[in-house]
Amino acid sequence: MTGPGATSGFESGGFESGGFESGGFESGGFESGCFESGCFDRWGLEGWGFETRAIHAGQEPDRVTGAVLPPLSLATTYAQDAVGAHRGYEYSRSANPTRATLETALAALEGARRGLAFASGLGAEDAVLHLLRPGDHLLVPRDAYGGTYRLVDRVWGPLGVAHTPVDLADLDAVRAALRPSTRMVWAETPSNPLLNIVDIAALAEVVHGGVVHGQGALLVVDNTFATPYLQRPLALGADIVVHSTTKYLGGHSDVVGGFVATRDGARADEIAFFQNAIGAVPSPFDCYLVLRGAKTLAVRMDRHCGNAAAVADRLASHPAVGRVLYPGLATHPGHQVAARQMRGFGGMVSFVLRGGETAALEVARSTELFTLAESLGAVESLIEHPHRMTHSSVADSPLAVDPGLLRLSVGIETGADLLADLTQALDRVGGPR
Ligand code: P1T
Repeated sequence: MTGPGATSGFESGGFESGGFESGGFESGGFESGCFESGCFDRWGLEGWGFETRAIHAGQEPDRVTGAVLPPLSLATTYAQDAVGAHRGYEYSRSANPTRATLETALAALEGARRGLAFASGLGAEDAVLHLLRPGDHLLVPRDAYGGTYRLVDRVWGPLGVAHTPVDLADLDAVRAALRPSTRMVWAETPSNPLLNIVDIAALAEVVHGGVVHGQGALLVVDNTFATPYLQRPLALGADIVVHSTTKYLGGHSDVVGGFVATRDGARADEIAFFQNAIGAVPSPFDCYLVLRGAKTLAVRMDRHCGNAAAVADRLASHPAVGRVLYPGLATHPGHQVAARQMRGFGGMVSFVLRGGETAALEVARSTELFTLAESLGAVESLIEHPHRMTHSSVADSPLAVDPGLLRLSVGIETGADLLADLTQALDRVGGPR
C-alpha cells in the first residue's frame, strides 16, 4: 500500500485532561530501505497516520484468496525447492509468516526499523539482556515491574552482570551511577507501579553522552504502560523498545506476549539471533491475537486515558486517599515531562490509602467492577495490591513497594460506573465524602 501523508491522527478527542504537545508522532523519522521480515517500510506506509498503520501495516489482502486478514500460518516447517533454496521460511521457530506480519505491524507503530516478537514480555527482555556479557553493568530504575528486577537481579546477577538501581528522573544520580562498564540503562516510563516519568530525550543524551567514560551505553525503554500510541521512545532517542504485549497491545486479557523494536539493523540481527537460538517465540495464534488487538489500540487508549483521568480526580478528592499517582495530575512531579513526550497520560492510576495496608486490602476486596487481579491494559478494569501481588518478588529489595499502595488498570467501561464502584469501596475505609 502506498499513499499520501495521512491526517494527523490527533482528532481523537478522548482526553479530558488536555495540554499535550503532539510533536513528532506522525513524522516519526522512519528509516527506509529495509526489506527483512518484521521491517515495516517495505509496505510504503511512512506517510500514513498511526491508526492506518495499526490496521494496514504488513497486512495486505492475501494474494491467493483476497482474504483481508493474513492467514493464520500454523505450519512448523516449509518445503524447500532445493537444499538451502527456501522461500524465506525454513522452520517456524526461526521465522513464521503470522509472526512476521505482527513484527512488521508493531515495528510500524514504534517507528522502528525492525521488530521481533516473543512468547512473553520477560522473554523479550531476556533476549535484550543477552546483549550484555559477564563484567558488564546496567542501571535499572528504582521503580519497575517486579519481574524485570527479578530477571536482572536473580538471573543475570549470578551470571556476572552487575546492576545499580537508580532514580532515573534524577539525571545527576544517573551520571554518578554510570561506570566505565555500564553497557545498558533500562527505563520504564510511566513506571510500574508508581507511574513515575522519565524524560526519555534527556536521559538518552546522558546515556549516549557516556563521554565521561569514553563510551556510550544503550538506552532501553519498556513502553508497555504508554504504548506506541501515546509515546514513541525511539523517536526520542532510545535505542531499544520492549513491550509486554500481554497488556495494551493485546488488550483483551487473552494472550501473553512480548516485543522488541529498534532502528539499528545490526542490533536487530543480534536480538533476532537470540530470538531463534533461545527460542522464546510466540505461537502463530498468539501473534494473531496481538495483531487483532493492536488494530484498535488507538481508540481503546483514548478511552483508557479519559476514564483514568476521571478516576484520578475522584481518588484525589476522597478522604480515604492519601496520595494519587497519575501523570495527568498537575501535581505529579513528572506531569510536565509527560505532557511533552506523551500524547495522553495513560490508563494506569495508583494511590496510597491513608489507612495503610489494612485499608488497601479492604478496598481491593470491596470493588465489584474493578476485578482483583494481576496484569493490566485490557478492556476490563482491574485492581491489585502490588506489595503482595505483582511486586512481591521485590519485597526485600530497593524496589520494595508501600503496602498501602493500590494499582488500578482503568478499563474502557462506562466511566460513571467505574467512579461509583471505586467510591463505594473507598467509603468503607474513609467515610462518605
Ligand atoms: O508478563 P509478561 O508478558 O512477561 O511481561 C512482563 C512485564 C514487562 N514490563 C512491564 C512494564 C510489565 O508490567 C510486565 C508484566 N506486568 C504484570 C504482569 C503486572 O501486573 O504488572
